[in-house]
Amino acid sequence: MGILKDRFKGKADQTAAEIKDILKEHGNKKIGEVILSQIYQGMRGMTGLVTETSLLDPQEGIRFRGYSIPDLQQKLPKAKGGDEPLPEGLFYLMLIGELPSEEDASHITSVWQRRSHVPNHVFAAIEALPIGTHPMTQFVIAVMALQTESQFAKRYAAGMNKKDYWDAAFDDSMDLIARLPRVAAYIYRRKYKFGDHIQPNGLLDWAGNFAHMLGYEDDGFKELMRLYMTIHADHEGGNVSAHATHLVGSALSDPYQSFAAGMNGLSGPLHGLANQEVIKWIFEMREELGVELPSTEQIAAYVKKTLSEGKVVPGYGHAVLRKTDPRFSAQMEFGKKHMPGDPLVNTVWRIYETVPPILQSMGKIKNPWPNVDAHSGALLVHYGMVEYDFYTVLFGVSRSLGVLASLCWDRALGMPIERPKSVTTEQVKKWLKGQDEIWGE
Ligand code: NMX
Ligand code: MLT
Repeated sequence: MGILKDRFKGKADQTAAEIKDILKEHGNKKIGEVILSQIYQGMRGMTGLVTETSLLDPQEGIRFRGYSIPDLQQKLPKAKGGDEPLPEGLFYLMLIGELPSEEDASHITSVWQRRSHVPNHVFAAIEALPIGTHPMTQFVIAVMALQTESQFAKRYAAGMNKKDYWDAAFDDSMDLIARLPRVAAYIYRRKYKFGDHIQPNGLLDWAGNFAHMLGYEDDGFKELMRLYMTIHADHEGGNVSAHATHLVGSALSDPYQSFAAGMNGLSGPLHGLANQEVIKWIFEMREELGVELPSTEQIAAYVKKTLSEGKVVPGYGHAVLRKTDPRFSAQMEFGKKHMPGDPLVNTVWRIYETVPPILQSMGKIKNPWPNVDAHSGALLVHYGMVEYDFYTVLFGVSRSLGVLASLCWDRALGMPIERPKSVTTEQVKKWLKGQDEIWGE
């Protein structure tokens, strides 16, 4: 733990000094213009945040510290006998900004194993909820129950010097990431497997052990979890879960509180919940048509029906991306390698052939291509995980890696409280008439 923390502090001090120089020389440079429609339309296309861990190119997709998903698959350490990257390696890359060695990744595995103890009151908090409670609600409540363990909150209450915020945020982030697989697996086994819980296996990596505690021993599923936990980890800073975590953290709410806020954002159907919506939509289509593998004509008719009912086609579209999401492509590759004949996976591929031209023909949709959520569920169903209400929890466990690495950076760089200016439409009307020009400082 000491080594990682020291390396992080060294990198953060170096970056903080660079930022100071950049701002001294270029702080007044214009980075863009804001037009009126942007403040009414979700601030789309407005650059307003700094996030160090990853950057999204609308055409190319996500890059983590400059590395694409195929780069990660090639360059990050792997489990023995495995082909997919270890999420521990991605966490190191996002936190430190450099590719990890095998030793760096296995150091993180052992730190997270050591820090993975979940206190009993967290399980009691989960058990207090009705069994029908959505898994994401159970997950957020468990994260909040874990907040009793926050070093950041305790040290702040005791009068922490602001120079030490990063240190406490780092410790909380490592603890929380270490504990999430146990919490998530507990929720899964409680809700769907009659409370037949599985103890952790200290010989496995973070994602492999998660698969084991969920109850999936197939090597293919363990590999899927390594890939899944890697590709869902981060998507630059403006997405709802990352932005919410950053925003709440900027008030110096501790990492548990900040992450819980992000997870409430991930629970929305236009964000992370879309992964359950996709499989639900496909299951409903199959049931209505009475076929296992619908034809492209049948899919096209079902898509048109969905649109005519005023619903979105889940898994398609994106606020920033303008091409097929490389996270979709990585999962498609996995499907071709491990389960090319699976009818559900083939249905996902047939939907991919059918949906984009239909969405494109509507004229208003900026990106008709699939996002990460269009594919993930079908791979999980292949291995027997059919309980789609749970899928967003998997996304959430993965997303902890990116948003908590970013939170460490936020505190190390001394990022201030986030507080943009808002206006009323009344003020906009006055401004348009030239009667009011006060727009902040
Ligand atoms: N199906 C139907 N209509 C759509 C879709 C879609 N998949 N995507 C966008 N639209 C509509 C959108 O609702 C809007 O309609 P209106 O003007 O009537 O309000 C119009 O097209 C323009 O939207 P865009 O500017 O293209 O998209 P925006 O940036 O506002 O939203 C999403 C992005 C991702 C929220 C949107 O594409 C969507 O709702 N997709 C389906 C849900 C989904 O897959 N979400 C997962 C995103 C990835 N993730 O993991 O978070
Ligand atoms: C994500 O992974 O956060 C989603 O693709 C949503 C986004 O980037 O806006």
